[in-house]
Amino acid sequence: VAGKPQVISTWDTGLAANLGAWKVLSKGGRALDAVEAGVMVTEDSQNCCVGLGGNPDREGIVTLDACIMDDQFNCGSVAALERIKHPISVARRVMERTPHVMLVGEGAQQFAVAQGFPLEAQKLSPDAEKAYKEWLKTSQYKPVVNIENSGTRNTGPVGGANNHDTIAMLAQDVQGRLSGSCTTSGMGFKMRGRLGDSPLIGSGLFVDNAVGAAAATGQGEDVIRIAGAHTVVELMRQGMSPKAACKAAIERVARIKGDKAKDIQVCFIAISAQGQHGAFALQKGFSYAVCDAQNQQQLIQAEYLL
Ligand code: SD4
Repeated sequence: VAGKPQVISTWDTGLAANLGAWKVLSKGGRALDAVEAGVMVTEDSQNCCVGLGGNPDREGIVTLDACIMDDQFNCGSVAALERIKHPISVARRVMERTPHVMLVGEGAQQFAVAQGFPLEAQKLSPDAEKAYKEWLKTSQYKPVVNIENSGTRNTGPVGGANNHDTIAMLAQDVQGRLSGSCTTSGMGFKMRGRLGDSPLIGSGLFVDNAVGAAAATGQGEDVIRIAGAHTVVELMRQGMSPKAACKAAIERVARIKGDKAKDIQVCFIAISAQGQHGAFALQKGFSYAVCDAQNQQQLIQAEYLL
C-alpha cells in the first residue's frame, strides 16, 4: 500500500531515534534505510540497554544483539557481539553480504572488522561501571520491570531518557514497504552467552509486507517462548488490528506465566500493511514513539493487561 510514511519505536528513547529515521522517510527514502539510521541514534547515545554504553553481563563485558528485516523476507542478525559500536549495521551487512542470517560472538566480530567496522576499546562507560560495581555487591539477577536490568541507572536527564531499554523500530515508507530493526545490550548482568529475543527473527522482530510488522521489548525469554513478533504478525493475518494482535500475544504470555506474570514486563509494537499502528504491554509503564508527517514527536502510553 503506497501511502504516508511513518515510523514507530519502543520507549521514550524512540523519540530521538524516530527523528533519525524520519530524515530518510521524509525524503522518500526506503524503510530499510530508515530503521537502520533510526536505531543508530540510540546505539550512539549513552543508554543503559543499547550500544556500547549499555550495562555488561555478569563478567563485566558488554555484549550486543541486533537484527534487521526488510519487506522481502531478507533478514540479518548478530548476537553476543563485542566492541562494535553499531551492531545494527553489522546485522544489515550479514543480510546483504553473506549467505547467512545470523552471526554470533567471535565470528560476528571477525566479520564486522573485515567489513571495516572499527574495533572499540573493551571498556565500560562510567555509568555502566558504576551500575556493575553496585550489582557486584549482591550479584543477584533480578530484572526490574520497565528497566530490564537488575541495577537501575537513573543517570539520564529528567524524564529518565537514559534509563530505558532495547530499541525496536518499525517503519513504512512512501511506497508502502515495511521494515524493522531491533538493537540491545540485552538484560543487564545476564549470564555470559545469554541471548534474548532481540537478535532472533520471529521473536524480537518479524516483517511480512503483505500483512504487517511487529517487534518486542521486555523480558526476552518470555518473548521467545511464544515466538512473539511472528505471533503478532500471524494474528494480524487472521484479521486482528495491530493493537488487538499485540494484546492477544500479551495474553498468551500472561497465561503461560500465571502468578509470575507480575514480575516481568513484555511489550509489543506493530504496524499493519494498511498503515495502522498499535501496541500493548503486560504491565503499566510502556510507551512507544510515533512519527509521521503530522506528528514528529508523539509518545503514546500503551495500554496494559495487569
Ligand atoms: C532482552 N528484550 O535482551 C531484551 C531486553 C529488553 O527492554 O527489551 N529490554 O531480553
